[in-house]
Amino acid sequence: MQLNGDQKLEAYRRMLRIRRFEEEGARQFKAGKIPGTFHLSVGQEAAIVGACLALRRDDAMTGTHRSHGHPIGKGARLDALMAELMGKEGGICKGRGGSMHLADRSVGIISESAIVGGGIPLATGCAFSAKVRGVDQVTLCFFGDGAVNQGTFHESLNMASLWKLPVIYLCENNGYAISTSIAQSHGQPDIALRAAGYGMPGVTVDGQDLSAVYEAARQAVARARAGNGPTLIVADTYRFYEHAFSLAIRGKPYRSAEEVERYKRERDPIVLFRSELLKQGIGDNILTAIEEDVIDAVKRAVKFALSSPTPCPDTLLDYMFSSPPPDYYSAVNGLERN
Ligand SMILES: Cc1ncc(C[n+]2csc(CCOP(=O)(O)OP(=O)(O)O)c2C)c(N)n1
Repeated sequence: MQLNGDQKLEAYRRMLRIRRFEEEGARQFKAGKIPGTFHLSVGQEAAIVGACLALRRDDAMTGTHRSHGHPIGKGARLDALMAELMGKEGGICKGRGGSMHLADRSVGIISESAIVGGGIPLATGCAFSAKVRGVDQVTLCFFGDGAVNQGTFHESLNMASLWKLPVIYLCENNGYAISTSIAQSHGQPDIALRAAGYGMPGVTVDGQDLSAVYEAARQAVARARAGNGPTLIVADTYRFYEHAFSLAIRGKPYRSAEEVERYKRERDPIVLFRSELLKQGIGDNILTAIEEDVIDAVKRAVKFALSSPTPCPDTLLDYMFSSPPPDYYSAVNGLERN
């Protein structure tokens, strides 16, 4: 089943929002406004948005350290996200999460995680909770090819299959875990084949092709919602930039400049989708208006984030527990709370 016209324009808008948000984020990071480190999803937008478009707003998601694209793909507001990256009070986690630990409940993101493979058991638990609660909510779990070799992947997929949990495991396979290629680290480099070991369907799709990812995710969501259990989707994609800012990789390059340039030139998911839309008769003026609108939204997000206050040190221990024990503040470092 194809995306309709409105969904296609929304897909284009969300992919652009991810790209422009991250490019601006990179500028703010270099200007010292964003602390920590910063992982870009540029190049991987179709894999993210194609999967997210198959979900309902009340469906849940978990993500990774490459974290900004996932909430944006699900429709998150940019201003609170940018404020979160800057550690500001107006952020989605009031500045406590930062780039790698975004949790945007407004769009169902229960957690992104700096721990490679860390989101996989969380998504599995979330899907288990939906089953126990008797609701038809589906959970989408993003992770990278590096996470596939973590124990959590095997334990989670086995349990989800056994208990027919409504979860979709979506591997953003960009071919590298920092500087380690799949060929150097995977006994079975065809990741989708691993699904057979757990008795669930496993499919590989071109992650630079938004429609292909959407269709695979749509089928997996329908299967999960009908109570038929999990699916493993492997979206073959590519990151256009380095693993992260502020992480120098010394020694011999692990991928050639020619390889990177070829992907940027021939396999840019936004360029590919734009020309597909033009071929389908969508006017250039409509796409240009979306592009301008996205640039404005990112500018407004930066303005909001820069003007948002930094959290008061007095509130450092707030939000650690939903119901803090009575002696919580005095027990931790002897701090008193008014
Ligand atoms: C458990 C754990 N081991 C190692 C690391 C260090 N580390 C951070 S990102 C990363 C590579 C992850 O690769 P992949 O899962 O393919 O995701 P990608 O960065 O390609 O999106 C590693 C090894 C970590 N954060 N957590």
